[in-house]
Amino acid sequence: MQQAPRAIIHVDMDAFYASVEELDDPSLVGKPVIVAGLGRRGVVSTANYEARKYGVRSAMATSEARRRCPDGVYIYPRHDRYAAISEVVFGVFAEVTPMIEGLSLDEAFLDVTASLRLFHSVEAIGRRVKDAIRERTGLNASVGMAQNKLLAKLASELSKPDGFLAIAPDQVRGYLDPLPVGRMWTVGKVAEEALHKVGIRTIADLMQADDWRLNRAVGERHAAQLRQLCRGDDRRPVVTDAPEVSIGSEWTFEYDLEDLGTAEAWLLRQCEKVGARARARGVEARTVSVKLREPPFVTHSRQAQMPVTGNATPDIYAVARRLLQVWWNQHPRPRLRLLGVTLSGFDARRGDEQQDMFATPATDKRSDGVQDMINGRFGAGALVRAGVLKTRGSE
Ligand code: TTP
Ligand code: MG
Repeated sequence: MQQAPRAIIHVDMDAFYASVEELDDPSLVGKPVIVAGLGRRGVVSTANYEARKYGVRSAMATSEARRRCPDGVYIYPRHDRYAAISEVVFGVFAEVTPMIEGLSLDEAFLDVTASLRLFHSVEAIGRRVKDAIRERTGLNASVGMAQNKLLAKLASELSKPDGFLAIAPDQVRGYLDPLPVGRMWTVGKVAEEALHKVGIRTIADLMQADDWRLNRAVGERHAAQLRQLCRGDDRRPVVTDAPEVSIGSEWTFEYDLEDLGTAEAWLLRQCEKVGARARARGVEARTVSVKLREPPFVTHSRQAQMPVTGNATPDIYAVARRLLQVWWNQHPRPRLRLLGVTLSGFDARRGDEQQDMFATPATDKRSDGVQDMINGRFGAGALVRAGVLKTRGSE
């Protein structure tokens, strides 16, 4: 079926956390700046472009970053500050369209098809967004414009930093063909290697490959999907009702928790709650954060990425538990007054066409589905995992 032409914008702030730090402390400008966990097992959240020259990257161990860039300025993340600036940025989006799909604090898709009449061209809208972000926050956003999400995101990535690029339909091949296949959405490490093995290295190679070669490499289903994507054909809608940028749940205890097993049981309970809310909204998260408050008021936040986006309780809990355990083991006398879990970095998954595009989930979700149904009918907490029962009575 032929789709009506759409105008999609992808906006992604440049080196977001690090740029906020430079904004607040101009003496950092020009220096390599790394925003990272600073403990022994700390991980890099992001590095400014100066630090990237040394090979420092997001998700790298801070110890490795220090080896590569010993003279860098290392800063502990200030999530509240980044969230406040993110609100200003999303306020700009709301001035050009109500159809906003936030992917993280610093990244969103906008469907501006209906706004074209008012603003004349997608470039005019993109320019307005970029300029307003710059004026109101002092930060640079990269802006990509095209007929769908795939190409709009590619446009912002290719033009970053301080990017501004529109890809018109007759330019699609010129941009896509030379790209390595690994850059294509849905091609992870395993698929990339399989494609290399049959001699497919670029998107142009993939376009020319015959069916049996492509099918042999990645299977028929993924092959068909890849052909479509490599044509630059992506029908995913901008999902505006992706509810919020994060889903969180936290609990303050009357008595401090002093034993890891009990803390884990509470954590599992929080994971069930946020997982159920994410599943009810049909969104999958990339990032899991835990909030830990030592009595009386020292609050810590730890976050990590899930191996693949998800909303299954066991997947969320696996990440959250590791974060809790690492924190717990680093403390000589760990005690908790408050414990919370937050999901963010959402990927909206709705509609049959869209579901078709995604690979097999990491965990069997049937048990979550049954649990959600029973809790929906009998009230949250009617059915909980066995580990959670430990929390009963200490509320
Ligand atoms: P990104 O947009 O992926 O990165 P960035 O904005 O720092 O840099 P770029 O110019 O390449 O867009 O992520 C946005 C913010 O999210 C980033 O500043 C820090 C945070 N983040 C993490 O905390 N952990 C991670 O693994 C990644 C990828 C990002
Ligand atoms: Mg960014």
